[in-house]
Amino acid sequence: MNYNKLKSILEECQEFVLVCHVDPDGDAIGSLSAMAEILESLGKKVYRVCKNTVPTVFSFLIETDLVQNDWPTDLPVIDSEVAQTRGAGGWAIILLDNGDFRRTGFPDEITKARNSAIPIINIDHHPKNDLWRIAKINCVDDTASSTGEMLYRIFAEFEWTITNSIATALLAGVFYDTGSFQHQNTTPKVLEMTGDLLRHGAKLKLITQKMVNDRSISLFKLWGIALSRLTVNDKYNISYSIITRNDLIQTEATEVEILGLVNLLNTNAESRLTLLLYESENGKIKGSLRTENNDLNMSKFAASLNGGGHKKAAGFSIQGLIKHDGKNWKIE
Ligand SMILES: [Mn+2]
Repeated sequence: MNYNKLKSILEECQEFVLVCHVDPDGDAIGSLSAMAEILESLGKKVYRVCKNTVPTVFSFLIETDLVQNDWPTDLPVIDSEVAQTRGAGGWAIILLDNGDFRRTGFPDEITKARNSAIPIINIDHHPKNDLWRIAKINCVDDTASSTGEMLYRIFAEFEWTITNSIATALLAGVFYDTGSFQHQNTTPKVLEMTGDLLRHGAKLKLITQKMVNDRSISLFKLWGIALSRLTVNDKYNISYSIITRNDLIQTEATEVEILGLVNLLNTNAESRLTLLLYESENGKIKGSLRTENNDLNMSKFAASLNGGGHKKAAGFSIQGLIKHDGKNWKIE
């Protein structure tokens, strides 16, 4: 990784548009929050951008009022020649935890910026993807547990001050993406970093409380429905469950609350992989895939349906409706 190039852009630019991915998770919001706070501490102007509203479960990590769902309109106009010289005094885009270009939620705006030679920095831990060609600087390591871990390494390299709120935001990303330190990406490095973040005042108890132990009744009702429908397909050794739009309406659960559900379903010992299908808005069906099996690759599975993710956890989105014909579930 080219830290020098990254450092010079971070030092020279005065304004940064930070973008995390759509349907943000704990790592996306934690990274957005940590990067924003550290840049502000260096006197920079920062726009916190996320296409979707910050889910309540992660709102303790960030000042939600400061997160904007639209592309900032008051960015300074920049001469492309000035931008060519590393955007001196200008602005830059920092993409956090995005996985791929579409996941940013702002492909048009980012393409436009790129065509005006605005520097784009991609900080991520997803496997190599289409953002690599777009970004000027790629800080990507798919062996890192999380984008939180990537940021931790960068901040440590630059010897930037990690406050307790930055430490909490970074640790929340690590905590989320390691499945509360249960997934295989919980390496010695991750635990050493966790120790260091705790020394910097990271509030692990708060993270656990907010992200694991603060469950709503509606969530339990939704889990009940999903658990009652859990089916193991013996032929393929796959377990799956279904959530319809109607289930979400009736239980008043939110889509974000589904994220933890697939992990719960995946704790069943009888199958090699778990699939949760749920009806999202606008006639879309989202699929969430999990495995604990080293021989399987969920990211490839999801990619065959235009989705993406990691080896052990991935997702996709298809057009359709889930119907029950009295006997079986069907996708129409
Ligand atoms: Mn992540």
